[in-house]
Amino acid sequence: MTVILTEIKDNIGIVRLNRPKALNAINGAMVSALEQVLIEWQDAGLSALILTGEGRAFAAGADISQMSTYTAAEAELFASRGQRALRCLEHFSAPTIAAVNGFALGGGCELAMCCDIILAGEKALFGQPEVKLGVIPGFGGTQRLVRRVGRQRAFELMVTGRNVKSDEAVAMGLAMEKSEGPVLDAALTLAGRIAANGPVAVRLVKRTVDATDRLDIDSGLALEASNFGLCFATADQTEGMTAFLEKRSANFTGA
Ligand code: CO8
Repeated sequence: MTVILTEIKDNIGIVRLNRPKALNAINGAMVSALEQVLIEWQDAGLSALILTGEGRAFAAGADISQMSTYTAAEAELFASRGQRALRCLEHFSAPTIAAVNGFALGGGCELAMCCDIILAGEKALFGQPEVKLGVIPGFGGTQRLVRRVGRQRAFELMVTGRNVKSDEAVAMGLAMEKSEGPVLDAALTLAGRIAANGPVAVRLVKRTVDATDRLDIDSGLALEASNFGLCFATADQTEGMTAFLEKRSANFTGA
């Protein structure tokens, strides 16, 4: 069975985690397949990337049956491999959207947090329940949950292992919003709105915003000014501003 399904629709990449009987539990094969498609698509010029799950889960965590007999060395290796794949997602060239259709627990929540935007379906359930299994998050949860929702709330979630529904996830800033209808449809609509804009500018927004994790405010502002200048070397800037002045829609080429 193919552990992930991929398709490109209207220049939007869609990745579906595909182990529905195991609630899309993330095993080694899924980590490798995910990393491979992200590397393959990194330079494909996609407008956006959507990640979702088949069936009733986004992903219910790393595969417990695979992990249960790991030695310490094997567990560290699996965590490192997973972190490397998730880093590819975090640094993906185009905006990324997690369309969380159901359980996003443990590694599933960590996977969603590597996306720029998390949309929560009505049945989405988020959590880092690792302590209930006697382990800690290993795919970046201790670092990214703190950055998403603040240290206090992240800490509480990780030491209690409690799960949160869509409304609470939105209220704490873990998810951006709850979708009324099917979450994949909402993600496609959002991706379409992104795709209508200047592709180079969209990528530069992502690259500049990503830098906030590692730069102080002065260095971040200098990078912003530099990337703002870079936009003026693109045909899209000329087209975007000319179209505005001519009161018509812009026809961006990504050049
Ligand atoms: N791993 C393996 N199989 C799973 C997992 C999982 N994480 N989650 C669900 N499944 C399987 C079940 O075993 C079951 O299989 P089967 O039908 O063969 O018995 C099937 O999916 C359906 O599950 P349930 O019958 O349990 O469905 P329910 O609706 O009753 O419950 C839950 C759904 C609440 C999601 C429940 O399945 C559950 O609690 N799952 C585990 C959630 C969890 O603890 N996740 C965290 C895992 S640890 C982790 O992610 C660490 C990440 C970092 C790894 C670092 C590497 C070392």
